[in-house]
Amino acid sequence: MSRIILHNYFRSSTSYRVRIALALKGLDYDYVAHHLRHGENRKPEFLAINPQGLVPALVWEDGTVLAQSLAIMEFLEEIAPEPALLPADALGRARVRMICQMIGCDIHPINNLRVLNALRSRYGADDAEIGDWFRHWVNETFQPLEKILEDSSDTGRFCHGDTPGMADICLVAQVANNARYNVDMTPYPVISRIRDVCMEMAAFADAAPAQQPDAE
Ligand SMILES: N[C@@H](CCC(=O)N[C@@H](CS)C(=O)NCC(=O)O)C(=O)O
Repeated sequence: MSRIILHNYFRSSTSYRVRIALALKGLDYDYVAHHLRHGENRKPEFLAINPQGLVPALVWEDGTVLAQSLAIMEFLEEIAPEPALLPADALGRARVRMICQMIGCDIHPINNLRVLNALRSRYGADDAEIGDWFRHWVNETFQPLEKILEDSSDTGRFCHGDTPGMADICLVAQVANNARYNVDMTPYPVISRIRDVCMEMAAFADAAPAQQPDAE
């Protein structure tokens, strides 16, 4: 068995998700950086690992390559069930996955680097328009997410109850991205509170973009 390898990039929020999950599970790994802004994810060497050309890609101990951060977190949950990142009950698990998908399916894909680059190169968008686009799609989902978290008695110190899980991981990573595009967080006191509670934990803080070996 060899060590786990995580192909990632310090600024990538989907990589940040997996770094947090690995840290919470206490799993060590080798960090391999690919500079997305220099296009290293499009080089043949990386495409041989993940033909999709996206990070994160996790090489498991047996050499199997896994992409897609949500699938990787689900895998880690199955092979290392403690501490649990999903609730014990089916409804709870569905609620946590709902929050993960609000962020992972409805915000991240349309604000991803390749989409922002396409807005620039195909449609001539400038920095101001890119920022406006990014904030628009965050707010579209953060407004209902704030309400869901505020209204539910399932919300505790964290998104679901009093222990951190996958929803918190997605939330923290998205808030880190928001900061780069000056998203106003004042309309989101519950999201901000949960983010702050998470960041008190080493697993979240040590996995943050600024703490990574390729941080600039
Ligand atoms: N759905 C994928 C998305 C992965 C993804 O898009 N990663 C970004 C970084 S956060 C990336 O590699 N972007 C490269 C690009 O846009 O060219 C996941 O959750 O892992």
